[in-house]
Amino acid sequence: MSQLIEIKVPDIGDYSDIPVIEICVKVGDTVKLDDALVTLESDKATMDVPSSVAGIVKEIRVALGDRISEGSVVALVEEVGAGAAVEAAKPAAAPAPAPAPVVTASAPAPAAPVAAAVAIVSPPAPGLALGAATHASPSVRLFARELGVDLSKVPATGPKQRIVKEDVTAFIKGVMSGRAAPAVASGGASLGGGLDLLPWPKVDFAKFGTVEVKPLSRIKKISGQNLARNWVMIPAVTYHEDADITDLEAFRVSLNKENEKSGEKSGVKITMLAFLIKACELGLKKFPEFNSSLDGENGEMRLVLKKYFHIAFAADTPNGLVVPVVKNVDQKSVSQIVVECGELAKKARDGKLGPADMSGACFTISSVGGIGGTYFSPIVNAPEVAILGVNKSVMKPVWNGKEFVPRLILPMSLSADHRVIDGAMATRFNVYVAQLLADMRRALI
Ligand code: CAO
Repeated sequence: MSQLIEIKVPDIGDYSDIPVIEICVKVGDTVKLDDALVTLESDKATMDVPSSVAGIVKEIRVALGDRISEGSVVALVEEVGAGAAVEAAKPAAAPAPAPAPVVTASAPAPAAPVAAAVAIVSPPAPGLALGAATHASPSVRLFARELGVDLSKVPATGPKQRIVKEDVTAFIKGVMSGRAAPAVASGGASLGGGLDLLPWPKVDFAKFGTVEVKPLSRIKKISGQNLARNWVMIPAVTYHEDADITDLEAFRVSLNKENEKSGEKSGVKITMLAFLIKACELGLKKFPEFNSSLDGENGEMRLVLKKYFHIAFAADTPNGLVVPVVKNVDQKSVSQIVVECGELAKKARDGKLGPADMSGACFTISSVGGIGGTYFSPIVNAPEVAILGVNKSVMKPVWNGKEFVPRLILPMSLSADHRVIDGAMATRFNVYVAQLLADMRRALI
């Protein structure tokens, strides 16, 4: 007879109140013994909570962002024999089994707290067979996929030859330092099969003067890994354009004055960022390749063209850079976008952005216009294919055919993945966005 088993967080040492960062299964999924049900992430490590039985997930008791500790129940799994589990998972399964009694069981301790982003990990143990059948939890598979690592090449150190996150991290370190064969990165740009990089220099800085060593923030650790992958794997080119925003800025200032005068408390302060988001949405519509992602393995890459318009913006916070996403910008007015950006930026500064706030982006805008600068090369935020950076607008003399006139010029820097977007298309996109910013009436045409 089948039984409902409560799967609890096992003994995880000194950790408590750890946030759930991933739910690896859904109700109705068939799981094997040791399959990860949820992933927790402390400031030092990530760890999977594995199922202690094989069966069918009947209930998930936690939500993303919940903070849980040893003994917290994460899910109810109906334990069934291996064959029966597969049968029961089919939609038209035999009549539902009688209600199963609930029994409790702690999952076995996870293989090991999996290495955090920059934790020091050992190199792969020598002698472990490469290319053995891969056994890894969904979260580890996702992690490997995001980094373009072929799991069949990663030596496993977990129980029952299970590949844990630490193995993937160690493998990448091995590749980067030349110790291990490179993974075939999906879409990766490698000449002759890999990056033949020198190991990271080891320097005793204290020999040269006083130093202070500080840990990187959690956000910096995670975003650093993403940035390094994107920098190495995406053949990106940056294209510059100047947008004449004299009239748009005058319009923005007059709107804000009107709002102030009317004393309407609900009046929002219109920002240049919201106009940029609108202009980019129209750019994505005119040049659909900008609203796409590469998908698949080397040689069999496909282009996924998106029919939705979610635009992310980089937000600077005391803990590092985060990238919240304004969803369905095509269905929102500039004022609505202003309000939403304000709410997301506040959440970002308060460290309260959830995974849903930061996922699903089609395109990113990185605005450092409030700070200064002239131009820069933003790093494409994979799996997106382009990102627009903007700096501070400044008055410049512009020749109008008869004389130099002062115009407010916004410097734009568009980085685009050359595998998808060639230089002509990138330049057309930039020119179009700049024309829109120069005269938003074009949006009506
Ligand atoms: N040119 C000139 N002035 C600009 C401008 C531009 N392109 N963009 C904004 N400003 C002005 C604003 O009008 C505002 O002026 P007032 O205070 O007089 O109204 C001031 O600069 C501050 O604006 P802001 O940057 O706080 O607000 P925003 O809506 O433009 O941007 C946000 C919001 C979240 C994008 C921004 O606060 C931020 O975090 N920017 C940094 C993003 C970043 O770090 N990118 C780099 C990523 S790659 O490492």
